[in-house]
Amino acid sequence: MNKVFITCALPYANGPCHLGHLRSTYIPADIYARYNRMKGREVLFVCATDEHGTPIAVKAENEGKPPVEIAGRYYEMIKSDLDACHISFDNFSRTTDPLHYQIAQNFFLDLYQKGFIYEETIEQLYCSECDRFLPDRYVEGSCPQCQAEGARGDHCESCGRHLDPLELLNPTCLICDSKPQVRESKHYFFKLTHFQKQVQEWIESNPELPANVRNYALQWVKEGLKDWILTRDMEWGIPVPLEGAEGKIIYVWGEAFLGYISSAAQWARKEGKAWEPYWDDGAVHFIGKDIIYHHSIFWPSLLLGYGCKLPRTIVAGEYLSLEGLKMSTSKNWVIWASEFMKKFDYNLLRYYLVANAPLTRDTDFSWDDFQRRVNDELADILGNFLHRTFSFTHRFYGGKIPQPEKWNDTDRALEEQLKALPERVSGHLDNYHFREGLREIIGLAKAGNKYFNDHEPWKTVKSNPQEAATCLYLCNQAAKAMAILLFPYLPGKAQDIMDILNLDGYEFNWDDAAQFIPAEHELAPAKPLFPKIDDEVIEKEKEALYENLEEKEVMDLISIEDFARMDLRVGMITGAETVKGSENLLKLLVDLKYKHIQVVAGLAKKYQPAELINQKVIVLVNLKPAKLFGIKSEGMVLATQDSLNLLNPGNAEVGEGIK
Ligand code: B3M
Ligand code: ZN
Repeated sequence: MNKVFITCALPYANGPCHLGHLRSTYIPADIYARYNRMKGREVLFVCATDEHGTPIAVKAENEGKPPVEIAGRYYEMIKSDLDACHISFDNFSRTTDPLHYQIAQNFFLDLYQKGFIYEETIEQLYCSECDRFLPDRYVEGSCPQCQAEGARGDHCESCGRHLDPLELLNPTCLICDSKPQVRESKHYFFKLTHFQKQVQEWIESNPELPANVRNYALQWVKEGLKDWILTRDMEWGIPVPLEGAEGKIIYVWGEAFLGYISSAAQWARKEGKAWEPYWDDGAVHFIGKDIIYHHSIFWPSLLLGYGCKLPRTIVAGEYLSLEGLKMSTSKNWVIWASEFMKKFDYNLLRYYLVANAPLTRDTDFSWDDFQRRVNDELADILGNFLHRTFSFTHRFYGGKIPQPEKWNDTDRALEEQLKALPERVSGHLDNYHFREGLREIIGLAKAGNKYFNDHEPWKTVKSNPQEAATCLYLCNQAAKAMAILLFPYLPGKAQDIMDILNLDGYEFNWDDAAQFIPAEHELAPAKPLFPKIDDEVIEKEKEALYENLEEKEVMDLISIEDFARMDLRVGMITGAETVKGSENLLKLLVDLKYKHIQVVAGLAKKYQPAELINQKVIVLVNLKPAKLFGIKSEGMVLATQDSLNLLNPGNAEVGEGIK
């Protein structure tokens, strides 16, 4: 493989970028792209704004503007956010580009002609108040799979499943809040079921798929795929290119993927080159974990139908919370990329978001932790090593790298670590382990500081000049290795280090990292590279952020009285049976000592009815009764949301209250 096609999930053009986007998708993808270029591979790194879909249509409606105008505004914003973070796309286009329309319509037509898309009249939610069909995010309700509230017509954030609006429990129209009716409409379906086996095989046999992607994807494929509705009754979108399909558009997820291709095709036109060889050598998609389903199931199936090569892998970044709370743009509990980078160097952000946690784990941004990592790791470890190396070289050797005179074991040990480093970091980057690669580089700075301390060149420069010379020779070589290997992570700082090393016209090349600079080479003047961040600066940011929290009550704080309104009690399950037609629900009979209640609970995925009998559980008993699958439910049995562990009251008595 010498070419690589790298993409980032196309950001919806309905809001600017925040730190969560940068962390999960854009920074890792950019590191990977830069790294591959440095390895001498030909990289095509593309993205675009995703400008269709109901959120943009809803926003346009709210603002009384044409959707394309809204999208254009956010295209500019997003582009400037990504530029500010130095995401080095070869092309960044828009899905409203005519070339994209053409490619997406041809793709649709091709699948239709091959028989992978068929027509069917189906029932749809229709709002008679608004006089229109309610696709996707025009409707909200509870998730039929995990019961979470606030699920949107097409997707449940809580369990990550793709949904159909008709499946929603208690649906309401997002525009007018009324209860929709069901009406018939003709639509086009993609035969997803046809690809079930092939997709499963691809997932199981692809050793490059990271575990988080593989596990989610396999779980969903094994649950069984359903054919996928590929059109909508809406104005905003790419028209279905068939006769008799007037007023229908291709579903945004049915065309957005083609943005990867149309952006590459646009690049190819501009450059007078072909994009296809890049795709054929292997495509790597960087995405956020909320769209694993789409990329691991829909996209490969569409590609199989079309008859083209499947991506090499999909790298999915997990979520970023903010100061311990879920980010929320609507509640302004968020840090916008542009705001952040107005105040702080983008290199610091890239460092922090990578160093903070592996990409495959949820993690948190906190201002204190950001300050701590910048001050302790960048300033005290990396910055300190570079600064003492360069300033010492200037002070005692006239700015020239000294000639090494003799080597002892500790010199050889550092030299070995340094020489082995490019390959060690490569090993991590080739496997998308961005954080581990970065830690290796910081590890060299740590070792360098210890080496410097142990050799005490400030003393030996007089008492044992040969030892000091070797020490400074090696430290300068380590600085060079760090600069080169840091380039994918912190491109600006890497360049600054190279400028001090005074290697004119140097192009960052991975395999050069451990090549030594000859002695007597003269450095440029040193300058501080990683200043510390003062406490006041962080305090100011925290104050500004937390002000939002108080004013807008983003935490949804509840009072002690609110809590006290919940009547939680210890109950004993005395009856349990499955619910016909549901894979999730069990009908339970719960003894509360003073009465029995019936509860329909989403526990069937984990428990057999028999194993629940005589289990003590915690029950919310004063919940408004509801009907699930036509069965009355009078309370809620408490369990963890995803792992379904029942909360255990220990040896408490049945009927006892919980406070
Ligand atoms: N526009 C953004 C998202 O769901 C969506 C990605 C499309 S990638 C083809 O995160
Ligand atoms: Zn309505």
